[in-house]
Amino acid sequence: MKTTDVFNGDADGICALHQLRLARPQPEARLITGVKRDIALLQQIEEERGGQITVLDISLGKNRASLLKLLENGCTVLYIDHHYAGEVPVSERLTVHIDPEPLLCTSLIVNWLLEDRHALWAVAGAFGDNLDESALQLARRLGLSQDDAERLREIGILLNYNGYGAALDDLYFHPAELYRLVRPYENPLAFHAESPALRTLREGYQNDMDKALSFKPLYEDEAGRVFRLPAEPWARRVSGVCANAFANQRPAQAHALLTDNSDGSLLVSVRSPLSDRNGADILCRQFPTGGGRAAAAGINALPAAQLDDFLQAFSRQFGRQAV
Ligand SMILES: [Mn+2]
Repeated sequence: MKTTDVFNGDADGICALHQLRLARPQPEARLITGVKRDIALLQQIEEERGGQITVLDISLGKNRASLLKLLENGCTVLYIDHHYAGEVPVSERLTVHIDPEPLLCTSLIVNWLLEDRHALWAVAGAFGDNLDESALQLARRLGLSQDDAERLREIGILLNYNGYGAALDDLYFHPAELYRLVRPYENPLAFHAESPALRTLREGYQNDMDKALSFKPLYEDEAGRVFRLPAEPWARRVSGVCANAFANQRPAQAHALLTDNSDGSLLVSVRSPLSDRNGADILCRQFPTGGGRAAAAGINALPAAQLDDFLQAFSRQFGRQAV
């Protein structure tokens, strides 16, 4: 039967798929993925008939219509995710493991299903989704040294970094290509020591971050900080991980990172305070093209004319939480 693996092009998506395929190999599977924000991935295969489809780390809510079509066409679907799902369709051909609990990610859910078989990759995936607490908890349970945990953290950050960007041209590696480069490594620590791809990402990340961290906030109050970066590939690549870095600098505050899109609209990444991982999705869903999770959400194209509205909504949302 034709097999298709559909996965988010970020660290969590790649680490979730890698764990699953180490345990249940499908070397011939077709790979469907894209930049991190490209989550309407099931659309690309909705004409598929009778195949076996695995979906990882993309919101069921945003893919429901395509999913229903696939089920109707006789496809068998395994769906594992931690984003907002809404109502989950009931079908004997659909198996679902979805848990939007804020301290979980798809790699951790896969790890739970696989009973720790490739748990080191789950640690890397959790770090990639900026769930340091959950990643370290698993690392401790596995008896990892601090140095090794730090290596897995770097893998998570760098794979995640690669997934950002408005278009595939902004990225160092197409996420499917990056997954293929990860695939030979059963142990992420070997990947860390040997992979030339990781070295490429490390250099790119360092350069991009140095530029980003030199910017001053556009807006700041006790609730948090908002930064704006220019319409350049480096800024689009680094926006998500940079938002995580700002969040880690000030865990009690919320953060938003605005990047100018080429059409004049703004790409927005929002991080709820690490000390209260709520509100980012509520804020972003108030604007067209907004979505995400309670802890981390975004708006793909905020009209520039709504920038002031956004700043007010940001201040309102997180000011209320800060009280
Ligand atoms: Mn994820």
